[in-house]
Amino acid sequence: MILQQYKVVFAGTMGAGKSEAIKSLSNVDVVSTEAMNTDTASHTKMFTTVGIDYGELILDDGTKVGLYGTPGQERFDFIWNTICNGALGTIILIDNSLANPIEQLNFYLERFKPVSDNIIIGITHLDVKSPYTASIYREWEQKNKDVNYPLFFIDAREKNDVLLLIEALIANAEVRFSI
Ligand SMILES: Nc1nc2c(ncn2[C@@H]2O[C@H](COP(=O)(O)OP(=O)(O)O)[C@@H](O)[C@H]2O)c(=O)[nH]1
Ligand SMILES: [Mg+2]
Repeated sequence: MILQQYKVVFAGTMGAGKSEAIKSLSNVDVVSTEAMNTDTASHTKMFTTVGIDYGELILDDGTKVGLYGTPGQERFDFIWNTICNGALGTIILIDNSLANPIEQLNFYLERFKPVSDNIIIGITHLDVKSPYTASIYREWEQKNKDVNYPLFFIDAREKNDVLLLIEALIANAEVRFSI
């Protein structure tokens, strides 16, 4: 048996649900900025200093998936490239209730495309009052036919929703890199 291990990165707007998504999926306690850190292990300290979340998911077939949440744009965005190193791909989460979700989506795609071309998009907070509905993303897809990244509407608090993104990312990687 080959023991598989993948690394998946969560990126996207502040408050989109990156930390929540990792918490929803993780089989271990999530190392997180929000958590009070009394652990003196150096990696834990580094993660909490720069704002990385870390969790682990074991899939049904035993594959271990390391889940890495990137810090927001406003701080330490230089670390995004480092986090993406060796990753299977990136899940970009965008909060639909922001004033400019499409602009944010374009920004994160442009920023992450060069580092990790296997990208899945998750639009969150569709249950929250907003001037925008799901149709703006369908229009965006129509206008950007060359982009072609799978896009899902999810709630980061729902484990099955987030699992769908992970499965799509792995399936995409299988097609792209024949893993
Ligand atoms: N209403 C709603 N809340 C969500 C959704 N996804 C995440 N949240 C909540 O949004 C808040 C911010 O999420 P968080 O994971 O801290 O965002 P991060 O900055 O991307 O790490 C948390 O309270 C989540 O529970 C969603 O689809 N709908
Ligand atoms: Mg967070």
